[in-house]
Amino acid sequence: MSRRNFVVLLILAYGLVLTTCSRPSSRVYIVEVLNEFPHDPYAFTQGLVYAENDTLFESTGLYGRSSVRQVALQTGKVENIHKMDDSYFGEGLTLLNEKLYQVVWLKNIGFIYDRRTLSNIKNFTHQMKDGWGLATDGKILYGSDGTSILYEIDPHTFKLIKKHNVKYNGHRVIRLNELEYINGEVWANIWQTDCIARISAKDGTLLGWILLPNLRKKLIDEGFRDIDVLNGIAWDQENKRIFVTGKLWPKLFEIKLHLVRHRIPDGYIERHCLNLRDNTLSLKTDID
Ligand SMILES: [Ca+2]
Repeated sequence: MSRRNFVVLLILAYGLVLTTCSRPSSRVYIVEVLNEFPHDPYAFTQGLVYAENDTLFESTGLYGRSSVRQVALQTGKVENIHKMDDSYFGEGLTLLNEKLYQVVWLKNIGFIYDRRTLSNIKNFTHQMKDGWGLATDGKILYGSDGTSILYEIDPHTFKLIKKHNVKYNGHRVIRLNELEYINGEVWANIWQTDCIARISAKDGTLLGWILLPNLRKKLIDEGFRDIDVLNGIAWDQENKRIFVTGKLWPKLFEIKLHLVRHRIPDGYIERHCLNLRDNTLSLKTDID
């Protein structure tokens, strides 16, 4: 099948059939699976980072099951694990200067680990409302807390540098979750959707959407009924590989993006990637 036919097929499969549509205000992508790798089906993935040599670091959540782990990409084998205290619910994770930084749910504290041993070497406090996602461009930390705010954080003082309110067509893009910095952009899983937002790291502009419903559907079709939502993005800068997985997913996918060149139906992104009713409610509490 030609690439054009492949893209057309996927567009039809997603219901992106053209009717009376308006031009999208940002780019939309669908994904092709290039490779599948095993992933611990008991890992409630909250943070995912690619290091090098087919090695990933992963943070998992749930009380009593939270951890930071080193994982072999090819086998999914957990090569090293730090089990967190039962009082913590692990969230976002990133790797900066040989140290792993992790935030936790419903608390303003975070943990720093030695990446070689996964030993906890220091704690920190941050100024986000909550701890959801973390990423880095190699200089600063980017953070999310479940609102529409993308935070820039100083990795030495953990003070807030700047914050961006991410919007799409005037709507706040709430539930920014797991993050990854990729070539000047911060990619964000939107919690409880099959969508990843591509956000300008410079000014918080929403640059595009990646639609990935085919991944969760594929797992369900294969009989994996107990999976949770898409979550976890990792980027191999050297080999330009993109990896994604989900909470309790038995697989991790290497994906390739395809730009949707057709117009998409009005309201498609709002329905599938945003929760407008909740978004309206959040206007009272979100930070401008
Ligand atoms: Ca990530």
